[in-house]
Amino acid sequence: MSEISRNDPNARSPKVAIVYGSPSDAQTMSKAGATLERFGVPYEQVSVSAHRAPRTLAEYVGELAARGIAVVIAGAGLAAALPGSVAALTTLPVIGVPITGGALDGMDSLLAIVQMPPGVPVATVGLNNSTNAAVLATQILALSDPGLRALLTAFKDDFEKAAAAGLEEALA
Ligand code: RP5
Repeated sequence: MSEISRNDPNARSPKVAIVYGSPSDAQTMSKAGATLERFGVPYEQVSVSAHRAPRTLAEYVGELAARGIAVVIAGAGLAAALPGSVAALTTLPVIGVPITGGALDGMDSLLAIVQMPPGVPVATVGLNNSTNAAVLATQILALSDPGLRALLTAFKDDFEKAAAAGLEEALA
């Protein structure tokens, strides 16, 4: 698996795999890692191309569930085959992040990721919105983790407080 450089920023066993098609996607996908860190969710991140290294991808994805990964976040641009390819190779939930760039500036990526055939879903978030991918991954993990659920409740409460404060300011 030499094409994969696995970067595990956590000491604990990763629960989420963040996968992207090229090192050029790393900055966009870094918001996913930052958000998972905010919730204390251990993760790993790898760059592997569905088009350029399909056998490497299949080998990596085939081992994810056995290694304890519960959710995959997959981001790619252009003809973004990666999230769908991952979904084809695993029964783990896959969250896709379409990435802007190229002649069509992300429309190609968005449609490639969202338009999966019945039976092979990719839960697609907005263009470049790897933050939402990480929040959704955390919500999936929280189904069986009351501590994470409490953190998510506090996270949403912060939105409510900020919105209420803004309203009070506007009415003052
Ligand atoms: C996609 O093509 C990658 O996900 C990236 O978004 C885009 C450009 O890749 P590079 O040419 O920078 O490797 O496969």
